[in-house]
Amino acid sequence: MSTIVALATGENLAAIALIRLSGCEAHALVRQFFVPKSAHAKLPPRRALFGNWVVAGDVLDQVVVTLFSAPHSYTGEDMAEISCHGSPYIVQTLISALIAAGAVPAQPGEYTYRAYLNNKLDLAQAEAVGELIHSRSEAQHHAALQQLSGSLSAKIAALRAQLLELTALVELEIDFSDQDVEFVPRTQLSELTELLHTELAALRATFRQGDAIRQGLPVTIAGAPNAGKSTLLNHFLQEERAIVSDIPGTTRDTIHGEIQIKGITIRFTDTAGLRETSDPIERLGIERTLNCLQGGIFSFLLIDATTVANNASFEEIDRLVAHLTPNASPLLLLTKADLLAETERQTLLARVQNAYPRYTVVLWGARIGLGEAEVRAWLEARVTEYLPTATGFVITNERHYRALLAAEEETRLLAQGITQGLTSDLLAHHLRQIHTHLANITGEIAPAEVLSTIFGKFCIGK
Ligand SMILES: Nc1nc2c(ncn2[C@@H]2O[C@H](COP(=O)(O)OP(=O)(O)O)[C@@H](O)[C@H]2O)c(=O)[nH]1
Ligand SMILES: [Mg+2]
Repeated sequence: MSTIVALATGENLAAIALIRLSGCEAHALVRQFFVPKSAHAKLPPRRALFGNWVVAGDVLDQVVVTLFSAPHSYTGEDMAEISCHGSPYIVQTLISALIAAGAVPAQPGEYTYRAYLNNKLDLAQAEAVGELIHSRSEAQHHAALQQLSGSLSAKIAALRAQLLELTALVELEIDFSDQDVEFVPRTQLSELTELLHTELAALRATFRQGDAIRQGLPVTIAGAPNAGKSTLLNHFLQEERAIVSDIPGTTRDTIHGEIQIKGITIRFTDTAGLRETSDPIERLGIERTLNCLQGGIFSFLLIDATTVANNASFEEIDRLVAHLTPNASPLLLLTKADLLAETERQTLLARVQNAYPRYTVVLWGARIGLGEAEVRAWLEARVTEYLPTATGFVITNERHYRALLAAEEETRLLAQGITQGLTSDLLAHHLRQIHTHLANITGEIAPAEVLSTIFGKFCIGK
């Protein structure tokens, strides 16, 4: 296998850059360029060695080199890490010299791919490396680290042990099938299958939380033009992300922003105001608003309190609520309530709450921080609904989710087959399918295209 080289520390200008080599020529390549300060003739592994990096007789930089010998490295191959100064010129010259001497530029994720090939990590752990690098919230970080430590792999191993027990019993029957005996009582097979099905379903069901952890909870901010949507977004982001103006129809496209609540990312989408319009661009924006509102569960519905305070009925709110899907969970915000007198706004709140008893209604006044605590409390409640229990283990990866779902479905078919009295060789077919789906997760069985999609998403140098 070729010896690969890449910058591990990314393209941003920094004090130090780290360049990694992996492959059987890694150490020999370093020896071609590296002149240690103190004469270590043999360059001992796992020691940081200071010295000059010399290209074509000229000192390029002062560097620190660490060698790792197979199999005691990240990839399981011979590796070298070269820390040089972060100048793009130094980095480029250093890497070009290594390539001219025979190294090959690494593909995205190739180091981790090699670690997987050398059994340093299983596939679920390799994916966890990618998720760890991309983690943006405390919960996401926690889930990735847990997966990297092998807890998912251990779960899958436990499920496979259960499966093996079941398979052994069924195979026993196949071996003696010509004798037309039922070695294993069908009730025992059914019980074991039921147990496996329950465990698979429980693990698969954690994906709802896992997905929330990975993607964050999306919250659509919707309402009529001028209701104060962009002001609310900016308020929570504490920056002027969206343009605020009293000209209706200012926000024509969706605008995104994130905050963290209890370690979970809340992804706000500020949208174009909902109204009848003949402007084709604005209409496209409104279509996006509706897609956003109907594609998710959580929303803030904003109603300008000053325009509805004196209304006998709330057609405007009815119109907004009519856009929601049946499983929607909206928070109704009566905005600009700071412009109303205290008694006036309390009366309005009571009337709206009375008219929409299923929803939480809050008075909002961006200028004076009115409603801030209630809105945060509402978000926290949604996060708590979605957060795993303290000890809970969650599936965060869609690929794992699909594999578990497929295994669960096969287990259901198996249970059905047992009740219907299918012969053991037909039952064995379902068992093999379940085995394949589970083995896919940890990568014992993984088609090349699955591997290339997974590692293709990694950054170069990882
Ligand atoms: N007094 C008061 N004015 C607000 C509040 N929220 C927004 N506004 C004003 O209402 C106008 C429209 O706000 P904007 O956020 O652009 O509304 P959008 O069209 O829904 O995005 C601007 O002049 C804001 O300053 C609020 O809570 N209180
Ligand atoms: Mg706006």
